[in-house]
Amino acid sequence: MGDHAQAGRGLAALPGDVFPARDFDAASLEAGRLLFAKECRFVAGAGSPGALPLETLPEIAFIGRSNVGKSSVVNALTGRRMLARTSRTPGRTQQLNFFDLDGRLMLVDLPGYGFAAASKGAVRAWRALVEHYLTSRASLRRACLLIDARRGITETDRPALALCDDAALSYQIVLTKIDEVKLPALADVAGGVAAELKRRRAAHPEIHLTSAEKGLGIAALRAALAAFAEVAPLRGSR
Ligand SMILES: Nc1nc2c(ncn2[C@@H]2O[C@H](COP(=O)(O)OP(=O)(O)OP(=O)(O)O)[C@@H](O)[C@H]2O)c(=O)[nH]1
Ligand SMILES: [Mg+2]
Repeated sequence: MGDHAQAGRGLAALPGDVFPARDFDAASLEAGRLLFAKECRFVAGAGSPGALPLETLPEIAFIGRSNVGKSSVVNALTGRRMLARTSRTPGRTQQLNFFDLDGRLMLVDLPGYGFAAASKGAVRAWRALVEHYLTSRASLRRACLLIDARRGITETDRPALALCDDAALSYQIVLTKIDEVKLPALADVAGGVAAELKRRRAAHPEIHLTSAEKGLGIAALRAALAAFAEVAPLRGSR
């Protein structure tokens, strides 16, 4: 928690270019809404590098500590409660799950890191698989790195940020569970994250504030991600 002056300032006091996420124009929001309202289907679950599906579409990866809310954000974006399996028990998602959105964008729900009960072997296996994916996937356009808004970036998260920086993989921070945080504390956390991102090579400066549970910030995230989708096929061409 920051000092009293910082804790007392309002959201409006934060730099507008990073927080909240930029104002999306009506056309971008509508493009995001339309894309994410389309059919989204599970394509593959990969538990090893050899099991990764072919690279057919631009991909967006959702990465973050266990239980941060990755699967919930994928569900909120696509408006489906049960597309990606969520759980109160950390470590629910144990493979990379690929979801094809309207044949235009691939959403990839990654297994979480920092799961306290995980064995050393499991941590090594996670690292090998995720590192392989993040560093070698040509179709990967953007990683959404999810951070719990109650905590901000912690030591548990920094290896994941470093992994993206080292791989020169463009990533952006998505704060999750903002419904759990009061405004002054949220402003503090977002300000701290923004400051840290300035020192990170591959980080996009824009921070998205979301609550999958309350549907907050989801429309803006849809708009941001829709920009990576392939253009819609002409009617009747497939
Ligand atoms: N209050 C609140 N809880 C949330 C929100 N999003 C997710 N949760 C809860 O957080 C827990 C974990 O959510 P998941 O989406 O399964 O998290 P995950 O990051 O996919 O977890 P792993 O697959 O284990 O890595 C569940 O109990 C969710 O209900 C949110 O926006 N607000
Ligand atoms: Mg999950």
